[in-house]
Amino acid sequence: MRIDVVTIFPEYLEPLNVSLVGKARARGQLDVRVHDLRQWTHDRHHTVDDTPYGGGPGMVMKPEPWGEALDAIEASGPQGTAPVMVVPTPSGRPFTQRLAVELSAKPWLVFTPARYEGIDRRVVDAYAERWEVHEVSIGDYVLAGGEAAVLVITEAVARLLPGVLGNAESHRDDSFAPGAMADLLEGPVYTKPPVWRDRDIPEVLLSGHHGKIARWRRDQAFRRTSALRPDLIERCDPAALDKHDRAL
Ligand code: 6GU
Repeated sequence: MRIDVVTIFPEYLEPLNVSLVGKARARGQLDVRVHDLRQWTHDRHHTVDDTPYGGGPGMVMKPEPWGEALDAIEASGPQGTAPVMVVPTPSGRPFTQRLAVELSAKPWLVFTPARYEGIDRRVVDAYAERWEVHEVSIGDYVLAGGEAAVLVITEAVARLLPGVLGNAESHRDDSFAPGAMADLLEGPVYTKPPVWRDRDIPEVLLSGHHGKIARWRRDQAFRRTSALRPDLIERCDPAALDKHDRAL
């Protein structure tokens, strides 16, 4: 997969050199290219923003540098192929594991994180006529810019690429993995030592009884989800909740 990021803070994307994403890049599984938006400005001050039409506080990102950047990136790719554009914005649709899976199947993503009050609307409107475009929010809070969201979305997508995670089974029962554990949150996990600060391990995990262990894990997941994310239980298919869960 190729990922291009256009930003006025290229250094904000340095964490993409580290850990899982950094290793995927080093192995050639992921081609990440970070671009400084100001390279597509032409005035002495490399201006990327201006005052909003209609008044109001803050500044809006000018369309021309974005248009030149996106055209140049498109032209740098294979003839006749368009990237999928991902626009991080608090007014986007919620980023979910489902969208991460969908994006992980695309060969080429371009992220356009904005600062200030956002990008002139005509940029998204123009590219949406030619490209697949997703405006995405990572949660119900407001960040100073979209760069942190690019880090979040890139990590969620990269770990789904073939060969990036050591063990392909490691994302099978992720919290929110479509179909896994009927969309419950994952319960607690334990490792050695068997006693730590007077706390021992739930006995069932030492029983060697795989059926009982699976049942216990599912109960724990159900209890945790009921306590922390009742909204996930409410939107659950009732057939996916067995009699046992309803008794808990
Ligand atoms: Cl994607 N961008 C900004 N600026 N704030 C956010 C966000 C994105 N998602 C949640 N808050």
